[in-house]
Amino acid sequence: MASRSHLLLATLANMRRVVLLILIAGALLGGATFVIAHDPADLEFVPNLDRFALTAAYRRGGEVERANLEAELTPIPGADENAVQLVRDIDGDGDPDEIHFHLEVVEIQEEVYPGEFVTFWVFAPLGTAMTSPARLPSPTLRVEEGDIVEITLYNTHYLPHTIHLHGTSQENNMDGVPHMTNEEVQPGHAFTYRFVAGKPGTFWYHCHVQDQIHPSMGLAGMFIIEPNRPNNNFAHLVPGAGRITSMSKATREQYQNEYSLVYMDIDDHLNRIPAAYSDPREIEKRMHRDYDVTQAKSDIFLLNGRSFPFTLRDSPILVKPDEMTKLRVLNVGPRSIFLHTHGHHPTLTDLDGYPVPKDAQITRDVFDVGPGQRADLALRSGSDGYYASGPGVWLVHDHAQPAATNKGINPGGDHTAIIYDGFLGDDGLPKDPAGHASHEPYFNPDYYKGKVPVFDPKIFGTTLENYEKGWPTTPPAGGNFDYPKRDDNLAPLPRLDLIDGERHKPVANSCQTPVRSKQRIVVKAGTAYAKQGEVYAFEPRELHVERCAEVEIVMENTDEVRHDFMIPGLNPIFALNVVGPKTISGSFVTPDEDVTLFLHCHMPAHDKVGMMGKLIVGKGGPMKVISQLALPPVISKSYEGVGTVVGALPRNGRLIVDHEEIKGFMAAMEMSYPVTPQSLLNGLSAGDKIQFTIDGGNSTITSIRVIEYIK
Ligand SMILES: [Cu+2]
Repeated sequence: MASRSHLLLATLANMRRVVLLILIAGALLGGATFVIAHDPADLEFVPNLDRFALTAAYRRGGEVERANLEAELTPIPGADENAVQLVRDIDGDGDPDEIHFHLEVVEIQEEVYPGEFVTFWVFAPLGTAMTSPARLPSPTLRVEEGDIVEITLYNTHYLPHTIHLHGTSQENNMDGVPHMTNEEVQPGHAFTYRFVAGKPGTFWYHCHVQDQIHPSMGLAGMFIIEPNRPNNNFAHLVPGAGRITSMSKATREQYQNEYSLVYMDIDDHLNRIPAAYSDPREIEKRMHRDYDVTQAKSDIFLLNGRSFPFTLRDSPILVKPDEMTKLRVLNVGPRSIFLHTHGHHPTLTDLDGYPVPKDAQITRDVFDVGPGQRADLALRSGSDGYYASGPGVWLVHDHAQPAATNKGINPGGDHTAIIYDGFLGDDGLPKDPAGHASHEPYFNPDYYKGKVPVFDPKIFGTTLENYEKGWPTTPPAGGNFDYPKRDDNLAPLPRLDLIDGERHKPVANSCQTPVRSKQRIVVKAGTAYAKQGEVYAFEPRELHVERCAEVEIVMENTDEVRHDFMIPGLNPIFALNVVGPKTISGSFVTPDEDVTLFLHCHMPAHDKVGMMGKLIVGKGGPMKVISQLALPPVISKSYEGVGTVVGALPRNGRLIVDHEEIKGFMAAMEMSYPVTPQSLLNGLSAGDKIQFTIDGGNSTITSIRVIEYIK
């Protein structure tokens, strides 16, 4: 029995704290059976994941319940294990009724279509020391009717923000409207929004600070309240939006599939401002006083944070014949969308989270959804010739013409497709009647720069090389005239991922011989130490250390948010990560050479607004740091790495890998890298041991070989 208890403890330690709490609550209420007394052989079946062996819902439920519980308890790649806390089962019905989300604000850059890198701000689940699961749109949050919901907003950004829950019912002082119900949450501060989830439906949340700008920067996500059912387990936080695989009980009663579709159109001149300037005062002035949203014109049209062709890969609507699919549509953008489903006539079931009465439920092929509105659609698939026209690949798009483009170039925008079973290729792209390779030209960044003719030059009797030769020199009929032209004068912005890659390259190794001295340095971190034009800072900013010394850093984080003290050039990398106000410490060994290393807070954009410094070893040396506003050098050289998969993120084409030192490229660390082609991510699971090739020029993983699959 002693060894069994020991095993049990080990298992519990691996579980999210929550299940333990649910179990204890259940045991106290006398409801759930505490199964410690059971041998695994007593179970009706032997679960393949022993951490679920203790839960009543897992044991009593069917395959779907178990899969949903698994989804609920699966760690979110890149997020802190406490980013979503399922606190307790109050009514003893087998699912948690108190949900606590922990969100921070992260500045990210997303490649929205080939070659177009756009800066966004998003709410993201609390991240870990090395990575963040931040992506566009902000995560889809899901709770159950009657749940006690807490959302703690850690403002890790350099401007004030709030969270406004749109459409749900909450007390006036939880409405998140600055200067009316809640003060803004200042940089470095945290605030917890509390409310009880009311009637079920599709809602959303967004920042209400400077609300002509902040939601359009990405601070918006879907908020779903699910009807109450017993043993209603599902993933409470879905990164980004798109397919919801762990459907709630009530949705499963009527539907086979469920999707959250977040539409958002942006003017990329706005999103350019925080990437083009670094002083937060200047960013404030240009975004909130110079930039006139009343003269803005959307030029990039996003579905779930991407534009075509990436939407095809990231947000396909996958169906089988004779299924019902629930589409939850949210429009975050400043103009109405007109959603057209080719070959299909969905039925409108809910508007703004409230059910449409049965005899008013209209069936159409174009649904208009205004800014801020939600529409829930029931999509029938099959071949009845009335609601559905049969298997294949059917375009789904906003029928407003500009939305069919990427800055005026078609095909682009929020195009996606209803893709029937059997019509999806291994590369994640649809196999349509036009031929599987027909999408290939659109993965070429030059196409969206307007450098490639949209039709085959052959039809004009010419070639690509000769395309602009021999055109008539006569003036146009009727004289010169003007028409709206693409603004293609904008030079590319520095890419944050490349700057990050460059900054984290190893510069010096820790001393390999026994240390010759010991030192202890207290570093304060927070908004309190910022100087003019800064938001966050360390104090002191210059750390003087001996060569080959063991240095203990005591970081006093005086803010209410996370700071990550990191010396990225040191091999092995040294990092301290803590949500404040709190003090932590850790030690590293300095190199045995006179060198100056860059140190920074690893939280995105914190170094940009002041949180950086120098580690001066011995007499020091020249420090090489790539500026946030400079284009990093392009060195195309491949490196080989070995590591363990932390998470494969097919939706944003990235891999989080905990890798060993990659000689000449990167110290041992957990890091997120883009992956090309994205199909390399297929079949990878957290825990797999891999070997990979990474292109040092663009920090992109170009090949992956699995050494050992996790069992
Ligand atoms: Cu920081």
